[in-house]
Amino acid sequence: MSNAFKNISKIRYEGSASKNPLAFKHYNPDEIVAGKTMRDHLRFAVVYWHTFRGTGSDPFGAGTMQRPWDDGSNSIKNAQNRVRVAFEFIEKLGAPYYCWHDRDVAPEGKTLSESNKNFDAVAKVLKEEQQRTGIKLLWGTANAFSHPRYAHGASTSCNADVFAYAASQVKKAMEVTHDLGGEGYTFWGGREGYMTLLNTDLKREQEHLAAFLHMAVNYKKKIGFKGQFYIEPKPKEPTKHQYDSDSAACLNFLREHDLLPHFKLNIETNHATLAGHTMQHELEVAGAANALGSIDANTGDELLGWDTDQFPTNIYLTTYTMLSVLRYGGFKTGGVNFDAKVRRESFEPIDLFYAHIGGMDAFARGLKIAAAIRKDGRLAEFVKNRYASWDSGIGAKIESGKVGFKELEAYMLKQGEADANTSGRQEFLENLINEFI
Ligand code: XUL
Ligand code: CO
Repeated sequence: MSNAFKNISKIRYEGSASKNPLAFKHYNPDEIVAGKTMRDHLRFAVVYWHTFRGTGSDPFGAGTMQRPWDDGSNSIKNAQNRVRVAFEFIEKLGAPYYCWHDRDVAPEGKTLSESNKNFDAVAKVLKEEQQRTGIKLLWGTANAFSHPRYAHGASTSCNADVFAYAASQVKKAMEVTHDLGGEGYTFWGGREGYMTLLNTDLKREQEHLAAFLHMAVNYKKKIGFKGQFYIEPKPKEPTKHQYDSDSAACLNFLREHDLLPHFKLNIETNHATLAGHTMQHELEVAGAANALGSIDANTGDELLGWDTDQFPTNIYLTTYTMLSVLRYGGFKTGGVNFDAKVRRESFEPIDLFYAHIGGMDAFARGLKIAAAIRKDGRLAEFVKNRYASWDSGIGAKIESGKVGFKELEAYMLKQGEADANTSGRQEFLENLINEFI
């Protein structure tokens, strides 16, 4: 067992009056909110990539993170030791889940078989630590975007060999996810897009992406993996345009290629911002299509135009997020996965605790506020009444498909003018939300 955070004991719930920065003020895992424990509602997950592999480097400077347990080498021993540290952290934090990319947990080898061997050697320790702590894998994924071979994309590469390599990598990552009892598997198209259309056969690339996902669906059946597949929308970065750009584009792509029954969406806040949408919009589009699966919880910076992946602390954001999540029935296989990194300037190990505690408390508050708004009922009642004209008369006839243009014209010729509109009451509703915040 690791002892990297020896001065930090298990993070406890102390209530909103506590001034202890290493305690939860709102996340009380066993507390029942809207019929379920907070633990079961929120299903928090810690990401391996930012939290245990993030160095704090940026295009202008080197890494800053102090990680005394890490010898900085690419050895298996270092990777295995890092797993033990990660589980010490996740256990002390009290998050029930974690997520990884294959190459976060184990170093890439010189050949595919060497990489697979490395992965197995580290996955063995992941399994031991999962068994020791009861922490579970929310989802696994393959990093098919960092290595130079993926410069032109993975399944959308112009180079068929690269497609084959990516397929081999995803096959292995699915097997390890399955072996570790993962509850899902995510596809984020890191370079599945283009930098310029001048050199790109867009139609062919999208067909290759669809073929790749069909192969994954077939392989899932073959190995008996029952976890949920997710596709994670993001419009750009690293490419100028990614094919899985937002919820609507993903849903259209999945429908067009007969993949929709096999996938749900993993929606990330900062990706929504990059797409010019709110998180709420992305969640509602996914939820309306019965495809809201999981979320990557973070936030961007309104003044910075890239994927800053900051920890979420904004209560409006978490409230609106949880309102949508609850509206669509809550998380089933997914959860609140902190795809977020501490700032380059927050380089001490203890900052990892502050960041996660803050994010978990912000989501706990969002959950409690959203549940209170739903219990109060005025918001839902307002929306219901706003559409009252569809519940009877001509509205009900339109919705049931009983009338067409001809009947509607006859109806309106008789009536002469539409019934008066009612106010949208945006300000009234914003004030209503503020009653709860
Ligand atoms: C990148 C991103 C990824 C995915 C997993 O912006 O969000 O980390 O979540 O590949
Ligand atoms: Co993400």
